[in-house]
Amino acid sequence: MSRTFAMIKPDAVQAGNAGNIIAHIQKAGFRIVGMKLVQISMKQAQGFYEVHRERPFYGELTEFMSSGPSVVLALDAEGAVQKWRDTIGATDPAEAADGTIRKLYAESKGKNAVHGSDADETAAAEIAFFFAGTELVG
Ligand code: 3AN
Repeated sequence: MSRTFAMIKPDAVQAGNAGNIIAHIQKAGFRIVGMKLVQISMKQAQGFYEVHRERPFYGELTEFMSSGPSVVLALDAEGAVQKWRDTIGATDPAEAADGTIRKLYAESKGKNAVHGSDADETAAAEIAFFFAGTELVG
């Protein structure tokens, strides 16, 4: 078993798709070990996306991510990081495979419904960014 970090972004929460996405996560075979609704501050968004600071979309991205509530989750599965990336699909919904969460719910490359960690180390850091150890079930 390994663990990844997932986020249902403000566009999907605002559109009322959080419940469908949580159902999708469970049907795909993940075990939810942490979950909460948060509204991240601009400062937190800037910290979370620090690696993208030099990208042209950094301002737009951090503004969007702090614009409304998100659902943050810690998910367990065999090969959780890759499995979750396969479940969400490509960053650009126009390129996302049929049946993926982004194909179903994302509007654009920026407002793309969900986030997924890109490696085990990133997953651990992102989970620690949002969850206290006591907020994860055993
Ligand atoms: P992924 O979320 O699939 O790992 P990354 O790491 O390339 O994709 O990008 C991080 C986030 O930055 C994406 N989830 C998306 O919201 C945003 N992003 C990426 N490319 C663009 C873009 N061209 N315009 C606006 N936002 C973007």
